[in-house]
Amino acid sequence: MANVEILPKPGSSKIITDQVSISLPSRVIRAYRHGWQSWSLAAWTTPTPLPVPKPTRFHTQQFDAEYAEETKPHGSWVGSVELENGTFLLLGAVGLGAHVMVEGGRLLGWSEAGEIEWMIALGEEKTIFSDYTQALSAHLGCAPRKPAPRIWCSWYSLYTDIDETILSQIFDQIGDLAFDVLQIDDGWQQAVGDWQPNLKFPSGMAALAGKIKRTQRTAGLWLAPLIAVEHSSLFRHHPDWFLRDERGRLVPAGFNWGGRLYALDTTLPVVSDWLVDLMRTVRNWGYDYIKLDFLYGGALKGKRHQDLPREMAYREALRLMREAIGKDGYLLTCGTPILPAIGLCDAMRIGQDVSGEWENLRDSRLFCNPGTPGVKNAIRTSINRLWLDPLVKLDPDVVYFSTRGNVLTAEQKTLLQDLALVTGYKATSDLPQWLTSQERDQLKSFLEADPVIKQIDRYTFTLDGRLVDFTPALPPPEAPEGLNAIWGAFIGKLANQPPILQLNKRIEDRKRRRLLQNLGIHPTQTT
Ligand code: 9PG
Repeated sequence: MANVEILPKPGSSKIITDQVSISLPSRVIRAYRHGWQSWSLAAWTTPTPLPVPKPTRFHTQQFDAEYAEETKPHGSWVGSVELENGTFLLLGAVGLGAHVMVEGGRLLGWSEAGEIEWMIALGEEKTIFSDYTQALSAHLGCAPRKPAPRIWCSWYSLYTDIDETILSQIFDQIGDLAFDVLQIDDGWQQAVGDWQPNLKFPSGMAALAGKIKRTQRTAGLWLAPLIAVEHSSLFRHHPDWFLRDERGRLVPAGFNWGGRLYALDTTLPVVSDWLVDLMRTVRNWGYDYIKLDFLYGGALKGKRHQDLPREMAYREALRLMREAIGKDGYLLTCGTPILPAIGLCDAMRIGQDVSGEWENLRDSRLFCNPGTPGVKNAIRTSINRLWLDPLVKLDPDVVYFSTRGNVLTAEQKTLLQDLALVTGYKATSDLPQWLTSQERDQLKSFLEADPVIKQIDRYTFTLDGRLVDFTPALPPPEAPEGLNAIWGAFIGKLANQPPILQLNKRIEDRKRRRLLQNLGIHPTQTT
């Protein structure tokens, strides 16, 4: 390993190495932490440590599991510091598999993938980040600037309680609202891993795509192709397709859908063929907008059939899927490691999921976890990733207009809508029949709006002259103290136990279903 020592000079320069160490000329005031994948925190914080988020079982699906226990300011590929002398320093990998950290008066960078190119830039924040995106664009490419479609997505109102009757009715009720895409999210498949329609879709997925197309819109579909849940047929029939560690043990890929998740070894020819077939199948069903989710599963640490650095293995799998989808398909990546997907997708989710609340108090106050669903987490991370804009269309997740099914204040909803206007990616899951006529008008003008956007500083903008300030979403969760710390540690441990997680899922599913029933929707019950 060659450790290159650098004394920063104004401007930007590049070096090729696998380890770099920059001594900082003055004290760090704030450090930029850039999380690995869509749902990992991105924020400017003070250089003091941030506690390890709980529960640890979710580290794999919320952060980069390799670094989730690190509390010092650190991040994936790129880091930056604001120095006491008023300048900003950036260290960024122009390549995959790199990590950076602020430690002992230094900004350190290292690569898991051998020698790579690094950019070191000292100057104004805007300039150094734009130098970095230019270098990334030359190295990874950038998506052709297709206009972003306006999307109705089933997730944030119906969750997995979708069926073909409910969706068909909604597609009719959408009427003349200016959506370009009607996207079916999680809940149509037999299991995560088994990408065939379940009993709630007896007419098949092609029929529903046809229904959407008859409304003159693009049909969209969600899939999580790189992972499978332990109870899927895919996992049970092909345990040898899944990623294992040096000792032959399965690599955990998280916990969701009431079971353990595992990740495919995409470097196995049989697996890459299967992925290509899957993409062709959904394209043949008639879906032209594809949301690929839980993609981090392709970049977990493990011993692969082909000995490639983990992020390169993922990028190769994504490249194959992108090719199979074709240039005329629109690809949104989600739960994706950020850099490896650049140049291969049209749009990328750049933050945590939104939810019907600003902040979940258990997750923030007890678990100190900034990687969980909630509007505050989603805005915080997305607003700190706007520098990626020249490289890919940025999806900050859906916005809400309806007051049904959520407890957001009018200001919180507006802030989220304004963020979508800033990135230009507009989506909602609001059910047309839940909207008052005033809310429907607001949604209509949001979908049709094309405001003049000016950035005033890092977190303030004007939209057609109206000042918008995103700072209310910035403070990261603070470490719990006293009783909260004790209680948080206790339930954090409980929340690592699969039976507790399964019980919690059953309770949450039932709550959600009851809410839908109260709002006049009667989902087909399969469980
Ligand atoms: C469908 C959803 C929606 C949503 C995606 C993704 O456990 N987790 O950490 C976790 C994070 C995000 C998440 C689900 C679980 O949501 O972002 O838009 O498609 O999957 O299941």
